[in-house]
Amino acid sequence: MSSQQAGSQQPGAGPDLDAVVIGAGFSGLYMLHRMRDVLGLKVRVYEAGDGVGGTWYWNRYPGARCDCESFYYCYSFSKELAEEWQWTSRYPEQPEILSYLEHVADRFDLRRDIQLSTRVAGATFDEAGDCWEVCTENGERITARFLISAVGCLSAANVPDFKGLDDFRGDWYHTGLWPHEGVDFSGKRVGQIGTGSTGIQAAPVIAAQAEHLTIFQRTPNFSIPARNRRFTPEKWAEIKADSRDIRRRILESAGGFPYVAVDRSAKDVSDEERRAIYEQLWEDGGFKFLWGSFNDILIDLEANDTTAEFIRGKIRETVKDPEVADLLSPTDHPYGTKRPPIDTDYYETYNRDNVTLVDVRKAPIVEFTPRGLRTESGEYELDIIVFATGFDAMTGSLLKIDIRGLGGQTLADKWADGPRTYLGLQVAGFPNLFTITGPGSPSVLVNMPVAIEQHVEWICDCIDHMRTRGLRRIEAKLDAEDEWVDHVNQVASMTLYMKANSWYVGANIPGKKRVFMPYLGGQVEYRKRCDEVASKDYAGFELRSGGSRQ
Ligand code: N01
Repeated sequence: MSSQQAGSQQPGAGPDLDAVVIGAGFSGLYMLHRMRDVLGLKVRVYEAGDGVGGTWYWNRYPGARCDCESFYYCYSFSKELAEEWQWTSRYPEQPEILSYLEHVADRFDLRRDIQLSTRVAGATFDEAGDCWEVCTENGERITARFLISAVGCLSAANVPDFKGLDDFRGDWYHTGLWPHEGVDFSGKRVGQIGTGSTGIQAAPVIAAQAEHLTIFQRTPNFSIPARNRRFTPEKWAEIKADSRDIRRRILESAGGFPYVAVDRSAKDVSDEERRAIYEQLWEDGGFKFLWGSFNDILIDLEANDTTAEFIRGKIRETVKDPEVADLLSPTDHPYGTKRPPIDTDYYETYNRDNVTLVDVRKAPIVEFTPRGLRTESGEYELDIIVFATGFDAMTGSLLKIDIRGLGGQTLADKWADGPRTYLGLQVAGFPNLFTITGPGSPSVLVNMPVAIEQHVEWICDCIDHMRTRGLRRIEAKLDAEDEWVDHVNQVASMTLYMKANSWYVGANIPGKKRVFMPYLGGQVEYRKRCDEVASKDYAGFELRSGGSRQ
């Protein structure tokens, strides 16, 4: 039976599938494995790309690599998988992470239940059948008891609506939709818009190849050196020997990183001591700079200023032209309140003769022209323009799908004033829809595979609970959702995060409601709350069996 026929459900018959999963990245792959191979459910994954890998399938821009370290930016659910896979370096490059996810798809025989090149267009909840009717852009229709969003938090590319873009005679690319065959920058005049994590990774690599690179910066960012290096056999053996302890530290840390939390204030040490701590962390490189220095960086502006000033000092030391150094030094947001970029030779790149920094805060981009682009201060002739302009984060990918819950309410309407969820897992009015790393969960503030595994396992346990009790419907209660949203906002308001115009609050998308989207309580506290909810018969959710409540 074709899926198109399968969608035309006979009255009284059950849905075609137990679950439809949208997306075959880190979340979707594990969800498929867990649902199909552990619970024995009938599942289909729809993936818009021509291959698996999600973020790591799409983001092929020059210099793309993970900002988390390889040995903990990976799955932990399979001991065998962990034992057989060997990472080559501290921060894996995009092709290596993609190979890892392809290996996972093959190793667990996942591909037979993944339909590639298929974008889900819409999903409507069938109230009588307690199931979702899902339709794809190819016109397929299928029904499933559960709809699982594994669309990722940073997948909807943000291409700003620049006037005249169609007139530009050169080539332009968004970093999150990078051509598979790569882009040859040799002998080209390249423009790059955006200096977030992506632009900061891409610029040094593009500059090394292009004739000239012009970087259009609206807001400078604080970047920390990655200190990437290849693993020696000895280093890898050391990591393997320590793996149990690494896992323990990950599960005990708020961010899901194997760093030991520090319990000291930046204000309780002398200037010399503080500087020595920052210097050591700068040498070590990576995210530890944020988590491993002081416990009040993200809650106390005075403490944060000490970090921000240290980094500005490093920028001044590195960048030879004082005016350029000044332009690269952030003063508009506290350090860490935007996702901190991790780089290789970013600031050094501005010492190259073939690199120019342009301040588009002072003189904004007015329009694209056939020969390049024009800012308020003049025209720049360019052969290639790279959009490192980020994503409609956390909600963009889900809202591209026409999702309709009870009474035909659309998710776009429900979230018009910002996303509302219970635990980031479910939305009141949208039964049997689960959102892996949805807004309102720690998600992007945590080492992603850790957040994903926790969500997948919680959702699967919940579905198993329902199955063994003959329950067909689960829906977040509105009051539980309201309380959770209040809690998420309250925790955010206790920090400095709201002081930044970041994608965490949707500030990068014109017209997007300003709401702090991820949950800042940390994954330890969050996991505890989710487990408590489950142990109290899924408190805050309403569970039903064929129309009658549990
Ligand atoms: O996107 P961003 P990203 N005119 O939104 C600028 C993850 N990630 O792709 O700051 C001019 O951070 C914008 O300026 P402003 C990571 O979580 C991970 O870099 O809005 N400029 C900003 O400079 C990261 O945080 C990894 O003023 C415009 C830039 O474009 C997230 O993805 C690697 C503009 C966008 O920065 C997103 O990072 C890369 C306009 N109209 C990314 N619109 C790793 O794990 C936007 N900008 C390694």
